[in-house]
Amino acid sequence: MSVVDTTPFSDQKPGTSGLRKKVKVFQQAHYLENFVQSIFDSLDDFKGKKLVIGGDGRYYNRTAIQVIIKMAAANGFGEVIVGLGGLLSTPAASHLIRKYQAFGGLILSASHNPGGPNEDFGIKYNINNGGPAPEQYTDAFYQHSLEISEYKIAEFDDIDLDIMRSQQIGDLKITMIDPVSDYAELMTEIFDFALIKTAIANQEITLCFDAMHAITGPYAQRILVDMLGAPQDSIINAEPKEDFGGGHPDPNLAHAKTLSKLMFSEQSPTFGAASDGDGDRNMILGKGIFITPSDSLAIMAANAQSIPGYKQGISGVARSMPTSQAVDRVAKKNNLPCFETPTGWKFFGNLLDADKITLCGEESFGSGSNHVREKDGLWAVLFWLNLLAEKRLPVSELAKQHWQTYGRDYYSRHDYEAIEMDIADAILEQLRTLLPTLPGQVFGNFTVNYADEFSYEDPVDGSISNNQGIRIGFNNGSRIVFRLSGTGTVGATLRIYVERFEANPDLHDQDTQDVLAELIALAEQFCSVKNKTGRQQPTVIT
Ligand code: VG1
Ligand code: CO
Repeated sequence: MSVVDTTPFSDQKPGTSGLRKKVKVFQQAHYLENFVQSIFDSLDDFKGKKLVIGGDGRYYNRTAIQVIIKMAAANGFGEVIVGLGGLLSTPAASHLIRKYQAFGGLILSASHNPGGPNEDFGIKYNINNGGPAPEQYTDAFYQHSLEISEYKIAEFDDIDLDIMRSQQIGDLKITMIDPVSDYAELMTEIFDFALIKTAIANQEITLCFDAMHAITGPYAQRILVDMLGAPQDSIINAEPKEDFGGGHPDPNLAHAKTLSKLMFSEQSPTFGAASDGDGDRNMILGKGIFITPSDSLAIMAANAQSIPGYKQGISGVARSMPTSQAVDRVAKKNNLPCFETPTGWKFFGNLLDADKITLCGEESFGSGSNHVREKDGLWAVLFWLNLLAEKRLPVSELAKQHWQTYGRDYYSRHDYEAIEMDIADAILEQLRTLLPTLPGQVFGNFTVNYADEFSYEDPVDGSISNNQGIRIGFNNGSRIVFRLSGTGTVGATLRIYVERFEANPDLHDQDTQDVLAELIALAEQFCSVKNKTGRQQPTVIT
């Protein structure tokens, strides 16, 4: 074993979901090692225990895994459980940590960010409940990273990541594990596979799943094709690639273009879905319809009892603050507790552990349940397949009926990516100055009800998270939310979230951007992003 002298890097502060940087940054001497050692130095009592390791297969995944195995050995872990080929989807890693009672896990991914030598890499630590390390941990990682002076690494040959075997090197057991099997088995415990299989066999359900050349390819192959009998050509872009085929593995209408085009064409199957780089996000589509992630969560919550895994009912629901209020309406009508958390899955962990909630989700194409402690893309796809097979309705009809019962929350997010840091800071400053003046003011059809900066007190451990986004709420329930992304790697990304509620079913068939136009104009009036950056339009609209 060697103890290597090192000096701190000043930029190893984890964001919304782990540390994400350009690959070139991670390739600097000692950069990865410093961060991994800072994580280990922040943790207690892991000697002899298990660590789960895997990633989304992007460029640098294999290199990083070799380093981590050697550092796990030198730091005294007893066993590492590594996905074959270095692969594990984020939800599968979460499941393995729980199932094998590991001390924690390291997940290598920058999720929906592009991959390749000039793109992004990321690393994230998950705790023993299988969920992303809460802020107390990530703050400690960062503090250690600022003070680090040495790291420990064992010296042995690289492990062959492509052979299924267990081996012992010194005090460390290295177990390679099939990335899909345990996860697939868990899915069979939640969903009615026989029912879905029949619906696919008799073509009541036809589908297209876009794996976006990312991690879910092998999972979709095993679960959708091998187990559920979907035709081979119903999964596209199924081969994981180190650069995701040059695309953004981000499942939305802008980035999953082939799928989106197909679903709005004559040849559309009845159901379409896509997943992201690390398999935790999902996009749901029907013939000629896109289901917003906020609506998807609400529809799942309203129909959970149709799914075997949730037939006893759900204990409560949660959504991240910028997610639309659609799920709140379901909770209210059904007398369920509903929680509003800051952006990022790490805030759901305590609520799930305490059984205060069963389902949760985010507007950013993420939904999940108490089956793991991460959002879960394929789980959401299977949830929808099970629901469609059970209800025997087209996606569009299911959505329409839902809106008839609960009303429709028109919703959109406008992202301005890679804007200069000081411009982003100036935008937030302008908003903060404006906030106290807004309540009571009337803007066209909208009267401001409240304007604040979101703070969250965790109802389980009492921890407080401040500065989690700026909210402007109107008397008619509409909202505009502003926040800066915590996952980008270039400059700053401003996200503007806009929603408007419509109770009248005669008005449920309008174009979202049209319905929101007045609010979108107001958002610009408040934050001046176009004015300050000189841009004509957002980088991405979802
Ligand atoms: C984004 C999303 C957030 C999500 C996070 C991680 O964060 O908005 O809802 O939890 O990505 O998802 P931000 O800070 O950029 O808005 V993933 O699939 O990238 O791990
Ligand atoms: Co992801």
